[in-house]
Amino acid sequence: MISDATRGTIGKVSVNRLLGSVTVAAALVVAGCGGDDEPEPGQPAATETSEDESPAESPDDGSPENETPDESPGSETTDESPPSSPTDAPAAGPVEPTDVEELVTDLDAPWSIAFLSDGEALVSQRDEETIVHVTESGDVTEVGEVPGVEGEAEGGLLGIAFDPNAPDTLYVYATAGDENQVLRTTYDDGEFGEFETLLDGIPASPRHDGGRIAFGPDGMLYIATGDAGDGSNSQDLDTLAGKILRVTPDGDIPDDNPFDDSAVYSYGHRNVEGLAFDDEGRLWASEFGDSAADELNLIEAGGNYGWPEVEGIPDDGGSEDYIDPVHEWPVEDASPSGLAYVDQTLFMAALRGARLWQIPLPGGEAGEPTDYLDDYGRLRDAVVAPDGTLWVLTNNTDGRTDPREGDDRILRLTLSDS
Ligand SMILES: [Ca+2]
Repeated sequence: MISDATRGTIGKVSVNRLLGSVTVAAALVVAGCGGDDEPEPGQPAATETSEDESPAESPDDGSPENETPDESPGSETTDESPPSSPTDAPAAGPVEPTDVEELVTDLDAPWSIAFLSDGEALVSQRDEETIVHVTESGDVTEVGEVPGVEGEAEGGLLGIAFDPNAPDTLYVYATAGDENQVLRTTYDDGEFGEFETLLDGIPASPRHDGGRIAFGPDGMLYIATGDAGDGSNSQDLDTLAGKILRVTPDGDIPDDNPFDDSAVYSYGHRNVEGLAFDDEGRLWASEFGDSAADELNLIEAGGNYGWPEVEGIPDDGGSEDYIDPVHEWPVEDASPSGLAYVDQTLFMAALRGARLWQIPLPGGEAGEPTDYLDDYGRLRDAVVAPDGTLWVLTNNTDGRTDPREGDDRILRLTLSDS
């Protein structure tokens, strides 16, 4: 039962403890958690192989998903600023985590955080199919179950997001048997209204369900999906699998989408579980690779990101027919889920990599990533709170590794100029 989860405060941990070199972190991962994306023994190394979410020792499952933007009300992104319009004031950042506090313990496979404007939050739990309310002091109360959720392995109750322009309206991405759906409901004083289905027909599978949803500065809802275990879906514009989708808050197709009468915004994705908009209104997405490379992509309308023809950045220097990632990681170092943006900085939660990646974006250009938080196991989501702290979800109860005492947790990180 989540409702009585206790708040476990470990106090502030020193910066030195937070900072971990890539080398050290990688060693810990190998010794400890194993990689989520390891190919299964006896399996061919192609599409089926890697699971992005599963630890090396677990039998199946691929890579998970993507996430919500951390575009909740109160986040840095302003709804009014059109893409590519610079702000007048000098931008703050880049930033890095300097302190960590253990805010909540004993969650069950938590997947997504959506902040209310008052700084409190809702958190989805994938397998229990419930959403809990979390106060700024870490008190947890169950709000309720999302009806009709039926998923296995990487499916279930996934991303949640509030509409910044209608802050009492909550959007939910969930598996309902053989398809994933986007649902909408109201949230008022601790209670949900009726749930309505806005978008359905997104192919579902035990592997690669995407699941992160986020509102953009244009007021549209962006939805990250996975290839549902079949890479050919990603290049097929007639299916919603392996795509980033863009719909209106009512679930309709915007007139200015790149393909006529289609919710598809970009394609050629394997499994996207992280979405974040920067100050210029640009959309960034984290994506699980198969066995070669996980990706951080800068998303363009109508863009083809290459899967399954290309994974990561080609050795010979770049794709002619596909958009290459801005950065890539070995899958054992990342297997990325949630993505957050604040102050010229991206934060990417890594499952198999079991750490938090910080990617500085000074002047909008991606710099060299640095890793943090290598002591907490798998990380599922990272979201910027209205007060400027970064909340991070651990994910050691999702069936891919052995949970520790108190898993799963919400960690609250203080950010400072780096
Ligand atoms: Ca790609």
